[in-house]
Amino acid sequence: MANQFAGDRNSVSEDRFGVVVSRYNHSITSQLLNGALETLTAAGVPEDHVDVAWVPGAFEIPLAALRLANSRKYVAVICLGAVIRGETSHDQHINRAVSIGATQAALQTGVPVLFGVLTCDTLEQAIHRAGGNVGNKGTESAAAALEMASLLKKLNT
Ligand code: INI
Repeated sequence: MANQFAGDRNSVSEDRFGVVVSRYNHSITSQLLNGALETLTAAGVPEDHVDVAWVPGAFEIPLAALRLANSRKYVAVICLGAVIRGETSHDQHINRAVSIGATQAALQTGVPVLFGVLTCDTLEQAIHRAGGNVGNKGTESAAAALEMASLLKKLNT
């Protein structure tokens, strides 16, 4: 039988997590942050083991995420933001830059960088995904961060 590896939620009390969150659409991103922090705390991560870096908008997330990942202090970096479509293609440029930038930060450093950025057509869609009836992207990203951190530890040993 093949060896199988998967992340679990054990032994996180020594781990530190970085969070990058954008102020743009703050009413949404603050809910994403609450979801992420609650999920980490519920998993046993001490509150003072989570560092939160605020950036102006989603476009600024990748640089801060790369800086945190490069510091080697964190087992994962969670990126949170909310991009909502406007009248122009501005949102598409932001979405592409953030998704590529977050991926690059992860692959350059070997540290999981989670994509908890909502990319919505309307504010209503964002509300539904920030603790409303379609879940909370911050919660989901924090759960993925816990799982990836655990998996990478197993793959290292
Ligand atoms: N930033 C967001 O996080 N969400 C948005 O919906 C958004 N829109 O629509 O413009 C947004 N713009 C700001 C952008 O992220 C940068 O902060 C800005 O362009 C300066 O670099």
